Amino acid sequence: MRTLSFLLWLCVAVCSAYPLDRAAKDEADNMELLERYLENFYNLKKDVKQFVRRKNSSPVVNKIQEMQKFLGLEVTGKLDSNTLEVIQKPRCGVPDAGQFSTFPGTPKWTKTHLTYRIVNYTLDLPRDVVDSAIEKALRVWAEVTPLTFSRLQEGEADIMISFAVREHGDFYPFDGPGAVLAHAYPPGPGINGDAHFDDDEQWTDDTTGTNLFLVAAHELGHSLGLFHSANTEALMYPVYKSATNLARFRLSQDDVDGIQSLYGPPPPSSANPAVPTKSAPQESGTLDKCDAALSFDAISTLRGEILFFKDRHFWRKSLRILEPGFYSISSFWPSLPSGIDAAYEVISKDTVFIFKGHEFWAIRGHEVQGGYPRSIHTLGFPATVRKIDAAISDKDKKKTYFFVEDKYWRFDEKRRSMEPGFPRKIAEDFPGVDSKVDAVFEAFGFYYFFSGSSQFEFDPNAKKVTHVLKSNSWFLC
Ligand SMILES: *[C@@H]1O[C@H](CO)[C@@H](O)[C@H](O)[C@H]1NC(C)=O
Ligand SMILES: [Ca+2]
Ligand SMILES: [Zn+2]
Ligand SMILES: [Zn+2]
Repeated sequence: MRTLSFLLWLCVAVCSAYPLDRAAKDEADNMELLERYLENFYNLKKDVKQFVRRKNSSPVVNKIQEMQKFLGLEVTGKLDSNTLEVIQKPRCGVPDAGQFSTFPGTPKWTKTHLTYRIVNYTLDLPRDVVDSAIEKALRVWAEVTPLTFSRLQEGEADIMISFAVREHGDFYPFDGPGAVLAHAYPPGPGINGDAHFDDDEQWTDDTTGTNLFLVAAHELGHSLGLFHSANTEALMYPVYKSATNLARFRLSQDDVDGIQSLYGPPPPSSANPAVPTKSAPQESGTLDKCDAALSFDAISTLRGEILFFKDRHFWRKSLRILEPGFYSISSFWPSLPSGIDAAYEVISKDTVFIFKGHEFWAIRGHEVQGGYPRSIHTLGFPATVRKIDAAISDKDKKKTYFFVEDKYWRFDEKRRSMEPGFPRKIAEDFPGVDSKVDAVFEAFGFYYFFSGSSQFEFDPNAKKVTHVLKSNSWFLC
């Protein structure tokens, strides 16, 4: 009996003391996290820091309030659970204190053509994937400003981009996995304009790790002179949002206002380098873009925009403008036919290929290239293939997929030849996608397949359909 009660007592002591100790330890850890956060990002002075644990000391409460206000949290002045959740999230290493939207002193580039250089690479991703993430991130800003970017392979560029761990030659050593992901310097000479990425993060092309494009777009905002925004919708909000909606990424109006306050909008004539170097009249036409039954003949990207072809016309959608433009095909490319079957862009060649029946054309901007049309059989299709339904080119792998009825072929763009082992069944390799494909294009790592009035968002890495949408969802009807 004596033994049993002793055992019971022991159990009570051990079982209840353990959670108590852990709670106390958690609280101490949280306080330390708060201290570090306020010190790193809200300029909390070391001498004030010792008061953090005295919870009602006014400098600390003021700092907590400042942080809560900036991060769009309820301003309680206390380390409540919402606040704790936000400060535990990974974020940018540039502090939040300071002016809204631009750096103190409003530094900006005094030229509109800037150079960048990718000094070294992370091992997490293939080099060309890093290259295109950075390119895409720069394009986000180029589209809404007069700024243009070109890449240097060596020497000193305005924006030097590198991956590093821990101490890396500036006063802001990285901190291992998590917490600070990257930082960047405002415009100016030397280290200014440069962007550093913490290579202790798991950088990814999608959102399974830390998405390089999203973090780069944010850091390059700093490189161009934008400071943090307190607007939670903004790209320049300091906390990393593992965006589930990468496919529909766009700058918030707050980001656009910020960057345009420094550089102004893109010049009107060459508003962007896409199709219209000549301006074609926009047509009102008879097609209703918001018709629930709308289907497309073919869809392709072209220099960062999306072209949706239908009969004699196409809609042209830029990701930064809500309303798509509507044009006749012949007003841009007089020698192209109407009612095309398929179209795809090879970004590395700045060329869009257009297919109709057994012929195809190559266009660059508004120029149809010489030597076309050519026969699709020159690409390696057997004589039984009379037309292509849809096509898409993977810019990283340099492979083009041609969809024909319920099968697809794969073409190697580097070797310019059809790969062996094809055709294969669409249903096997693109599960969930309707086998009758009208059109397909790529955006932000997803393939968008169109079949009648339905659209399938397909993740090529996970090999599954992630969303089913209406065909005209890109038109925001
Ligand atoms: C990349 O370059 C930066 C800057 O020169 C350097 O600090 C860093 O250590 C380099 N990283 C690697 C992985 O070599
Ligand atoms: Ca880190
Ligand atoms: Zn930042
Ligand atoms: Zn650094």
